[in-house]
Amino acid sequence: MAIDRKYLDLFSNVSSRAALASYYLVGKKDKIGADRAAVDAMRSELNKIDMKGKVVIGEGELDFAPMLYINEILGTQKGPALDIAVDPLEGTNFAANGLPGALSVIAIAEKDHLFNAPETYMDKIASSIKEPNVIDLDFPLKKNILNLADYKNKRIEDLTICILDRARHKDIIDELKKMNVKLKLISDGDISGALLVSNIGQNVDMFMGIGGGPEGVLAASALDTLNCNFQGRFIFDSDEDKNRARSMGIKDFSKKYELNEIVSGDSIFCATGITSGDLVSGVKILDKHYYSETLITHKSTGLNKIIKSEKKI
Ligand code: VTB
Repeated sequence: MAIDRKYLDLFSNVSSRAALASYYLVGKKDKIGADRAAVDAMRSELNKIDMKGKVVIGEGELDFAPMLYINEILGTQKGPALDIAVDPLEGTNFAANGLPGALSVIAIAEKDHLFNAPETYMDKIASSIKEPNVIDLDFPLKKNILNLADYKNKRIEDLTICILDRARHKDIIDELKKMNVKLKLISDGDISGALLVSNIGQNVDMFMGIGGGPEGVLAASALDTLNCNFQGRFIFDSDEDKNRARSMGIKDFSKKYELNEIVSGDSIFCATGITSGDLVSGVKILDKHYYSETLITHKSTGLNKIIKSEKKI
């Protein structure tokens, strides 16, 4: 069943309020404080909404996260049953150091339609090409690049590939450099990185590499409405990871997940800027009001836009 449009305002208010709460701690060298402020605000706003909400991606498991933990029940318990994925502060380093790109992010789907992702790494690939067998997580890098250039009718040297700047990506980055593609190396924030492949993005042709699994699911839920493609494969390094995955119902540890296995049915995604970045501008305060920008997508209505809002503090 479609999620009513009235929830767009309600959920964008949630990410906007969380962004404001975190904004007060921007540049204070306090990752934990900035995250806690966003978590508190997000949770308290979510609890005001008429829904039977359940956290499927949150701050961790109950033993480690007192708030917005996986399986936490949220909302007034009147209204539709919804799955909720949150990243109240995506880019804790950005916020703590007063740098661009900190976001407050939430995704909502119909009950049982959003993947319950373990807190492990995920190998990801995203592009605006929906057609199968053009870009694939299992293709060698060179094949993906050649296909991308061919499909987009671009020269290889004009392609831009976004990837987290990490030692684990050294071989990929070296090969991309050899192929003379343009790199967009991000220090953090791979939800935003993945979304840059869409039309609201910044001329990024492909996003790839290993980042957080939960961030992968959040990005996928927006890419679904943005008419883009995404594939991901979790990386389970330890027995502990594997046991946790088993308890979440994952049987095949090397499975490649397609976008429609990560999110299906109707969904809403909201990402509000805390500090200005590639996607949206950050919070600004003037007198007793604050201004924020939120990227909102809504699958059933095809809505995808950046809304600016002015709210009382
Ligand atoms: C990414 C990115 C996050 O973690 O998922 C990344 O989106 C992956 O982890 O903003 P490592 O830092 O261990 O590489 C962040 O950078 C921080 O949570």
